[in-house]
Amino acid sequence: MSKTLRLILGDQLNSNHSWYNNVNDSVTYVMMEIRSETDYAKHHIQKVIGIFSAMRYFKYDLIGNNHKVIYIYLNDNNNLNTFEKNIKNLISLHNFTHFEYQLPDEYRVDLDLKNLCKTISISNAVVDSEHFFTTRNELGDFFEGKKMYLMESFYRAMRKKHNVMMDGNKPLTGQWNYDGENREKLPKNHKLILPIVFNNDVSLIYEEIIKATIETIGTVDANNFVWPINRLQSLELLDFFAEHCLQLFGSYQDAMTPNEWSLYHSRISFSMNVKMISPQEVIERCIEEWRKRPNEIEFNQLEGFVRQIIGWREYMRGIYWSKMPEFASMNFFNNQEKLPDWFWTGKTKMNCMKDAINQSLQFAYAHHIQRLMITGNFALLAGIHPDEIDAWYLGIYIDAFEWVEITNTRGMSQFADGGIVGTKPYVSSASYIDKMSHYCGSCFYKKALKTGEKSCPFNSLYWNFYDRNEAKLSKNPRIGMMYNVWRKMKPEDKTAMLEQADYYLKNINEL
Ligand code: FAD
Ligand code: DLZ
Ligand code: SF4
Repeated sequence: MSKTLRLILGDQLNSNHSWYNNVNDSVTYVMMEIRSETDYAKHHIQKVIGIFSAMRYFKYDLIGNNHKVIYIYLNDNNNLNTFEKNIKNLISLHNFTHFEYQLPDEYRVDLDLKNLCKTISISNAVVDSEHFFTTRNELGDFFEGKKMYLMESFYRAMRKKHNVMMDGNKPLTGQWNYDGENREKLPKNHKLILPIVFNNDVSLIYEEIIKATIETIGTVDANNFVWPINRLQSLELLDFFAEHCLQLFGSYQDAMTPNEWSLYHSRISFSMNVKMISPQEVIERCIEEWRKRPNEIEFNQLEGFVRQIIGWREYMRGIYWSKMPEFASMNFFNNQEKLPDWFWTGKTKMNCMKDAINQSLQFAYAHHIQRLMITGNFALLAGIHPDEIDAWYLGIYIDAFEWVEITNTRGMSQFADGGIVGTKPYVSSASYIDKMSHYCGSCFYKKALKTGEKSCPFNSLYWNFYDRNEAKLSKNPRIGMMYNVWRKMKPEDKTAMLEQADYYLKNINEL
């Protein structure tokens, strides 16, 4: 009799996958909590808990639907702690005759599973994960022969192909992109909505992780775990976003304010990345809400959100599969410095950095502009090695999986790819941070000062960055004007600023 073993990875919790359309007695699913996955990065404790909890829920669902499941727990005696060893062991224990898996999202795991298939004697097959709008190679094919990858043209093609907010061949409303109308600062006394959280009791899993002595970062309230851990909670989070946040999403997507960890962001990335919900469901729910309340939700808010999902998210996936494995070692600026210690503790006098890091340690989350223009901006200005920065981003966020982490970090944020993802480095001095946030007023450092012990580090580091990378950047048409400003500065001012930057870089752990 034929016996099939099907592997489900921790980020493949897609209950709508066609695998589950039929119950078949000859098919057994396997899920495993293993050290190769808990230890390839130093993950945030909430990320490990979130994934294990969601995996366990998924297992209950499968069993409830009469599927056969083997679930290998973290501390099981028979857990051999890699996909390869566990699968080989199961094949020989249960005499499976066929093995199947879904396309993994990570290059490393993809290689491991391909290699595994070469070394088992039974037949095997790989199927799509049925989650994304695009296939792995679709973006590479789309830009074939083009000198540059442009997110905007990809986004428009996606809207057309999937008929999202279209009127025939034209964008509904006549305009593709409303970015210009978004990006406002939060008004001073603006009353923010309280984010919905899920008070999940995950204390059992937490204790198991502690017992296994997995090294993690950050903190957790294991009796009140805030993240969704199953499909129902993910749908609830999506409803909350559509009903309460979508109407201001675009306006305040780049805004920042102290002690508010998510503003009008959806926090849906974890649910989507582990596939508890699909990107299609997410955008359809938001479009439906806009159709219900067109007078309350302006189109620019909706468009800004949909662009993140069918634009940026799919674009990053496409870049990943067209540029790996080379992408993972790119270092355009040849940056070599170590990440300051306070990235792991939040103990810095810089208000903006302190807030972004502390909330990341507390919630395993920071919104996009904090990742890009606070922590990422600082790391690039300080010349930190991209490997160090990747390790931090891959560990600290609950939504961090390499395909979307490395393209954002090494690509968009650090420009280590020399301009594949973006056309210029995202760096700024204090003026941008002050324009978009309420951090500077209460900071130890002074946003207007460029030199002196209270000068904001972002100011001198900003010019130091341009100065040291002149040979690589001055010909970039989107940056050339910064060099005109730099060249026109008085030589003594330039020297003072470079000396200040030098001092800060040498004493980076004291900032
Ligand atoms: P919202 O602001 O509500 O946006 C909605 C959704 O759009 C997100 O859930 C996400 O799926 C998608 N999205 C938005 N921006 C991007 C983007 N640049 N790339 C891909 N998808 C996007 N996102 C991850 O999912 N995992 C990561 O590991 C990750 N690392 C990042 C590292 C850096 C340095 C930067 C600058 C960005 C990173 N992002 C990452 C992208 C983005 O910051 C997060 O997707 C977003 O903050 C998640 O929160 P949210 O669900 O509230 O997003
Ligand atoms: C991130 C993660 C962690 C921490 N643990 C597990 C695990 O124990 N078992 C598992 O199947 N998956 C885990 N994951 C997610 C995988 O790392 C992810 O499936 C691969 O990176 C492919 O994207
Ligand atoms: Fe950040 Fe500088 Fe503003 Fe302080 S003054 S909050 S360090 S930008």
